[in-house]
Amino acid sequence: MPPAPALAAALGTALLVLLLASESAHTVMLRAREAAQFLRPRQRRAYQVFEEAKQGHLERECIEELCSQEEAREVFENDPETDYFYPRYLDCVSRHGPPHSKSPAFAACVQNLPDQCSPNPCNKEGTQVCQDLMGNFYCQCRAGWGGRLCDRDVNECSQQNGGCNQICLNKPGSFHCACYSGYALTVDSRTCQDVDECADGRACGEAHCSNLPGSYACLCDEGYAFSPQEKTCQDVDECAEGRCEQACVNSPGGYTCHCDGRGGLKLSPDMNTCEDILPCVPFNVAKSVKSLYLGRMFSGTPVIRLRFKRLQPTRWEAARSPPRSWHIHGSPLPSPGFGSAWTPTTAGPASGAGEGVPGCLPARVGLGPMGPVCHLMILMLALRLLAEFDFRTFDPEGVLFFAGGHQDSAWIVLGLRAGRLELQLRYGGVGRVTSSGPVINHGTWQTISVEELDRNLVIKVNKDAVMKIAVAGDLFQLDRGLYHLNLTVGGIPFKEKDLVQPINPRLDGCMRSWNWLSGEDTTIQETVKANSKMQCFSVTERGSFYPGTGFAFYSLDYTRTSAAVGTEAAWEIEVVAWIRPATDTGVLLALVGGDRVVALSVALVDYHSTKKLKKQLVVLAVEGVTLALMEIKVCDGQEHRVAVSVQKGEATLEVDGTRGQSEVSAAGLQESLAVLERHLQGSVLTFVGGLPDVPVTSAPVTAFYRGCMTLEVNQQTLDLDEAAYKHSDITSHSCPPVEQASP
Ligand SMILES: [Ca+2]
Ligand SMILES: [Ca+2]
Ligand SMILES: [Ca+2]
Ligand SMILES: [Ca+2]
Repeated sequence: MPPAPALAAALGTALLVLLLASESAHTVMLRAREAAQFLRPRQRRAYQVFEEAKQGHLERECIEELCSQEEAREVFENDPETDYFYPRYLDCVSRHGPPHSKSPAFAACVQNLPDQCSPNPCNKEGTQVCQDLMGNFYCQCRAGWGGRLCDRDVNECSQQNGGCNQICLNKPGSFHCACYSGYALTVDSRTCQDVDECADGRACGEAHCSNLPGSYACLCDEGYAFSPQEKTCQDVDECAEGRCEQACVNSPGGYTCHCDGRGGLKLSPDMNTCEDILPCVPFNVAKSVKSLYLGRMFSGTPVIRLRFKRLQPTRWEAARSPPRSWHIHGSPLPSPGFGSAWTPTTAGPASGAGEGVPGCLPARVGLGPMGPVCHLMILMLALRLLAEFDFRTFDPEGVLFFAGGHQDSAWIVLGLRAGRLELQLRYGGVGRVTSSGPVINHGTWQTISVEELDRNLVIKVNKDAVMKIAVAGDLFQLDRGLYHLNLTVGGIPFKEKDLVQPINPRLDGCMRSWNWLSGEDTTIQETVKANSKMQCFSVTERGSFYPGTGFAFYSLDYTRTSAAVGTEAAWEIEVVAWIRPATDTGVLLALVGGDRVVALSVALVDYHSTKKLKKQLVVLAVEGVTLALMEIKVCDGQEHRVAVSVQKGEATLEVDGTRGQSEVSAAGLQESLAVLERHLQGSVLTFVGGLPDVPVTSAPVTAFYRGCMTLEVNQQTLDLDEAAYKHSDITSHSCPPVEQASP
């Protein structure tokens, strides 16, 4: 027991200790959390007082002296603490010696025993305070920590995502909320809100910025793509992406595909692939097998050559009885009468040029190659010239036939000039020209005859004599006992400049029911029957027919120099085209420079190239640039008037009186017109109905025109027979009608 004075001195304190001890005993029974709440600063001070008192008691009872368990019980005044203390106390004794040895290590060993918070058993990081209890301790955890030793992290994210709006990140002792990319935490540290990246004007550079939940987009106009490095909108090179089936031209913000127009292809509705150009208006192109078409040879050479022979120079009014037998090439003819045989030619059997026409052998006359010509030798009994046939044309000028020997002997040429018949003749070295009768190029059939009668040539139209010309001489030429007569149809056997009065021999006309020198003529009929190109359309109308296989071209001058205009050469291109198209794609007219550059083109096209829309249009373009366009009902079978006027400062396109819309800016127009003017100062050819072999990208359309067309250029109607070149399939002055739908 402690000495009395010490007890008395400590009495006040001890009383307090007792009071607090009972309070403390109650405390130990509280649950940990409540205990933590219980420990208010005031109580803690009281507890410390109690602890100090207990230390003093322990010092006296168990450190200065060896204490029994009973004495230790008095120090602690409770069993749990005593039971905790005493075995450990004995352990200190055995390790450091008894109290009287005054070992400091012993004192320290014992002094630490009652305080279970020394050394601190709690996890330091997670513990707010360690609370010593009776033989026990309590680790009061910091928020975010749990477990007896406050060494276990509370995973706040496991419950309702820690209250986080998007991402909850657990970490030892705490957690925090985070957001997905493009979102930012708001001030509550829980909620995520979209970041408006566009608020920063530089986010997309020159592109349009569009804010999106969680992100943003930099938008460029169609045909452009955003480049994140430069923050600019850059043209998409669609050609590099292989969008077009055939040719491709890239342009800023767009591209155009081109198809082989000359090969009969156009863009299909997807604007990338190609498809066949098919007629949308059917034309009645039926041919009449019993007709002979005179306009087939653009060279102007005859389509038929006949050679007649007879034994005696019998005058037409004299002989009436035929010779008893004929011997040609040593072979007797089966019977006296009319007969025929194909002459051999020096060129030998047909090889290509004959186009496989039976009986038509290739021949060469004059300049350039000729197509198949029926070179027929006919033995005849006729005694005089008689040529009779039905004829139909819209052509004002050309040659119907030639009859005679050769250029320097006697001959006659029946032609057409300004729509009237014209007879040129040469007898005895003297040439004459006679023209008379009605205008006959009105497209209807009429019967024409030329007959030798009483040393006169009588020409009749529909049985009415329109000319009667006295002639002195014989058209037949004597050669080795036989009298010969050459007859050529649709052309002359020499150059047109050697005519009495030059004439353009090309005649778009049709013959039928012909009768040459009173002979039955089945051979020519057979030949024509076998070759549809020698036949005429059954029905024709005025105009020129472009079958979609070729073009014609002219050398026209569009510049004019006059004093009124001044020193600067003016130029003007006025084109009026009356068209009745069969297809929706094709070149009407184009100016092509010597370098195969398409300086200007007027064409039908079935799509809007920039809007990529299928639409039937007429386009006016300079090189590849469309200046103006206008819609046209191309497949209605009606005739439409397309008018183009281009001159310094302006370019207009009109369809059926309605002006088309401009497709370029004022500056762009001036630029294009300057380009065109440079072309016109060089050499350009005027192509009609198609383009030569130019790159498919050199004009909006490269396809051949198909259908009827009549063209007027700078107030002059273009006569295709006057062209520098014309594809033979184009008929210069006739056009088949639109086929009537069958009922
Ligand atoms: Ca945590
Ligand atoms: Ca955003
Ligand atoms: Ca492009
Ligand atoms: Ca003509």
